[in-house]
Amino acid sequence: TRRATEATTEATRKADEKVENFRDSPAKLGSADIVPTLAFPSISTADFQFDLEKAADIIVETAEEFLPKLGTARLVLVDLSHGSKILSLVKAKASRKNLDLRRFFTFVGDITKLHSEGGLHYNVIANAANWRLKPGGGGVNAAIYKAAGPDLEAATRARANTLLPGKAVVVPLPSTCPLQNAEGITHVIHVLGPNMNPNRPNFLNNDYTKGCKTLREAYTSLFEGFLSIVQ
Ligand code: AR6
Repeated sequence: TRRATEATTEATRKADEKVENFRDSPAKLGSADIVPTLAFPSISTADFQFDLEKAADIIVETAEEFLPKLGTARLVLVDLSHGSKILSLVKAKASRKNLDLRRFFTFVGDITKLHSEGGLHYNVIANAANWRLKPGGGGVNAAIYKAAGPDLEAATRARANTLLPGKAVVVPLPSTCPLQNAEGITHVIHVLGPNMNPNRPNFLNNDYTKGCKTLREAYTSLFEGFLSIVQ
């Protein structure tokens, strides 16, 4: 019976999560299909090994700062799985701060397929980039370049060749880009976060004073970039 109860609990949890994603979807938000929406991954917390608690604080605090400037536009933190720790941390911190959860929320799915597979209306995505702004390398960077095709590399090159930690660059997508056709994405904003992985460039050697400052700058640059598109 215990196993049966556990299975039921697990099934209920999964159903709840589905409902949760659905609640965030535009189908229930009426006019949300015209609301500018930025979907962004948690910068630096996977390959770059940045502390999740510290990152969650920075995400929530920067979102809190930008929400009043963004009008009706929405900020959506995305990760691949329902078990994502960064999504849970951010969700908990955001509700404790009483942020407007219709304009700042979390969503589970592949950031390149949130409309086609998740029913989310969005038009701008952020990329956790590398300093050379190159395709590949795994993580969300590889997924975005793959889904966008060669158009993204060319469009990126027209704007920048490299990126410093803490900075972001806004890249408009050509109308021929598959990401624009299939998902309605008009811009990619590349962001370079602080790196805590000894095997990657600009390793910060556990210096979280510098790391937190740089991650805060990264989200500030990202949200300013999104603001420049919305305005
Ligand atoms: N959709 C949504 N979220 C994703 C996806 C996806 N398709 N793929 C990964 N994530 P990471 P970083 C989440 O490692 O730590 C690259 O190689 C993932 O679960 O992509 O900033 C670059 O070239 C995590 O929550 O970025 C850089 O060299 C978040 O995206 C380096 O990794 C960020 O994970 C950047 O490392």
